[in-house]
Amino acid sequence: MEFLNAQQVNRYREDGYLVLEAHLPQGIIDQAHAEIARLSAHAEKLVESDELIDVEQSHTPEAPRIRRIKRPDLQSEFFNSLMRSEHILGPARDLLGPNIRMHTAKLNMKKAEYGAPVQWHQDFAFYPHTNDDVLAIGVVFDDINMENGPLQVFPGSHKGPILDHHDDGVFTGAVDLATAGLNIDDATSLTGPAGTITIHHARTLHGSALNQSQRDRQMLFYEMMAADAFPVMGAMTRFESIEQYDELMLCGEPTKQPRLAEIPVRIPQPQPAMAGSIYEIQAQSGKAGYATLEETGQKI
Ligand SMILES: O=C(O)CCC(=O)C(=O)O
Repeated sequence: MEFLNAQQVNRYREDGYLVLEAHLPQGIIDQAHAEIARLSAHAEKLVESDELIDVEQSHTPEAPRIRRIKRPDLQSEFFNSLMRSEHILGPARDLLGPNIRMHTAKLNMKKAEYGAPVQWHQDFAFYPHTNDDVLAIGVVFDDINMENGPLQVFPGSHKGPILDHHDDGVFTGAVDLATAGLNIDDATSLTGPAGTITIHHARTLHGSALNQSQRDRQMLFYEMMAADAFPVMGAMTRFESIEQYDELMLCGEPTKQPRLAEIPVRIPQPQPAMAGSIYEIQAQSGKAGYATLEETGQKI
């Protein structure tokens, strides 16, 4: 073990998530805020989401409302180096082993007063792999408490089935808790000060509510997997050749031998009419979930 102790590793294996409070130094948090401000300026030119930024439904160029900064690792040297730093890869290696490939990254903005919910889902439903040594590390840049939309998880759900993320046979990326026999009161909220990191297993059922508080909740997710977990279908990873795929290695050695585990898989097909970001995909679901801004009847 490089970074985590045996108790933390066991807790992750049992519960499917882990929180490392105040894990990052203040200097990194300050730099992250400066980078977010720099990348956000692009939204002033947008009337709709593009390949760099996903905007809220209520966005206008005059009053920009960013929902997500896409692929911050590609847009920012700083976020790229943070992903490759020991702050992130130290704990990741303790959970996934020495050989790790990156999958994707995204910075969910969840801004004060209107930041969109992310409906209940399991990442593995979006991108099944040949084994489930697949996880997401959430990096928290603002203090998170119950008011500003903490990530919520169902402990132990990573050991269960891949739940139904379809509506009328079409993949819409959201789970109905009641149908799955679950009660939101049994979910755990991952709160903590800026600089905290969360780690959740790709099969852990999770989501987060609308942010109606006066405080932003900006959180970056680095998603990665053991090098021998190969995508089955629906992965965000696009590659033309094995050489290009191997360029995604974050540490250790690549392999050409997928490890096949006996795990539940559901294929995220057919994709919905609009197969963009998770927000766009889930907007096509008719399932009950967290209230949206429109549903709360709030001023938009
Ligand atoms: O931002 C959040 O709270 C949840 C993020 C998430 O699960 C996702 O973007 O897939």
